[in-house]
Amino acid sequence: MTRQPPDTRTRGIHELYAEDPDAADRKLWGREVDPVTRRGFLKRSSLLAMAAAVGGSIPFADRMPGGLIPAALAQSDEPFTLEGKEGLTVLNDRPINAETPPHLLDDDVTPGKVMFVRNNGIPPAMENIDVDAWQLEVGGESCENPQSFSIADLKERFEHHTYQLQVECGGNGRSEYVPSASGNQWTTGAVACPTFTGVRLRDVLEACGIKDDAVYIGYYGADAHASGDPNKDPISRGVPMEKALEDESLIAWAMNGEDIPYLNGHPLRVVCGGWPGSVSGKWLQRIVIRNQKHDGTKMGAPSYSVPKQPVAPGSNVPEEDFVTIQSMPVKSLVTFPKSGIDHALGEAMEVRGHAWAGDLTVKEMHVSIDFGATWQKAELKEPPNRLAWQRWTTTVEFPEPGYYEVWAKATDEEGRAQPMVVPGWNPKGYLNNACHRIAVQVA
Ligand SMILES: Nc1nc2c(c(=O)[nH]1)N[C@H]1C(S)=C(S)[C@@H](COP(=O)(O)O)O[C@H]1N2
Ligand SMILES: [Mo]
Repeated sequence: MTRQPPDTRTRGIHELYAEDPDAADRKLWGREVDPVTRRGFLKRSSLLAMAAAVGGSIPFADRMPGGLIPAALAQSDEPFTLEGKEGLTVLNDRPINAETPPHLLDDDVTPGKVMFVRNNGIPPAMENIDVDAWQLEVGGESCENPQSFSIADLKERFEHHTYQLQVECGGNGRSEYVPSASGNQWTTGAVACPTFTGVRLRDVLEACGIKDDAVYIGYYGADAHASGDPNKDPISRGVPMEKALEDESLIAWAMNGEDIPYLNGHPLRVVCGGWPGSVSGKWLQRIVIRNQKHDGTKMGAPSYSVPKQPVAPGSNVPEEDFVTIQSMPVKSLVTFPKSGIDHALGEAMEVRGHAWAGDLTVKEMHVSIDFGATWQKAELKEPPNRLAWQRWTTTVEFPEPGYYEVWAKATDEEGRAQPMVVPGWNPKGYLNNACHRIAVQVA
């Protein structure tokens, strides 16, 4: 995947806001925007108003990019309860989609109760999930010897493996694109990195015989299409053979040593870490080995696809100009402290989080307290295994009282860093890997 388009287009929007906020609003929203909303904040705010809104002076105000919405106002995490999930923000309840506030992702290994939920359809009724009767069928035109396995068969016939694997929805960060893209308005919380235990997808596929012409696998799950139509699949995606055959690609029955949570695919799911979460099929019932790119629901553009070349925001992109997303881009989160924290002047503040880079590793991690003008290097650990996120930690010191933001920027092993502003616009709002930032009040 080569995807770090220039940010000139988004910068253009900021410039337009700086020059003529009303014209910018009319262009983006087709109308003027209420100044009391977060969006409206962009245009009416003088430095004084901004300081009042964030609750203190802003020592590095002269370095703040024009049109920046302070993180203190841009973020909110209204709690909502979903059974078995604590503190997640529900974005949609039909189907259920819920994301994790960043401070709840501070554990090295993401606990099941805080793992985000992304459902395209209606999950199988909990009472209809019979683990002992569950069958996984393996077939497809490039399968030599189609077979069916119970979960007990899988456990008995194949070696067990445990890996910690990052799963991030391709649409994580979508809410920041302008003009807005349809779909769940994920902010930063459609990512998790629990451990998964199961058998290698490769071992199962090889036991069923992979024909020479095999190029792709596809999955089918037990969930129903949101319309209720039994002839439609909510989603049926897959990966090229090379990804399917990697050591870390699993058919998993356990997460963090326990049953996979119901909303995350119990009793069986595919996990292919580092790629859009949509390739990791939940409530897994069937795998097909294909002699062509899998053509299940949401395999075709524009689903989980981005334009081959950068496009102007709001463009109509013809289907043939899209490419399917594979490895996810470099990204990081600040998981401690929580955004909005008060901090005592003169005391060093510990800051930490995680960084990940799809199929690659993260090579360097930096933080800034002056809106990206200068950066300091953070400590960065090796991943516990390939495709797991990496812990980073550092301490920062503030020169005087006031409002600050801590920005975090990861750089992958090939030298690509996270952009400070939202990357290239795309019709479905995928792959936003802009730097995460938190608000800090120093007094
Ligand atoms: N059967 C099935 N598998 C699925 C989905 C789904 O709706 N149905 N959603 C996919 C998408 S888009 C993502 S991002 C991940 C989310 O995994 P999670 O809900 O366990 O966090 O599951 C993927 N697997
Ligand atoms: Mo997703």
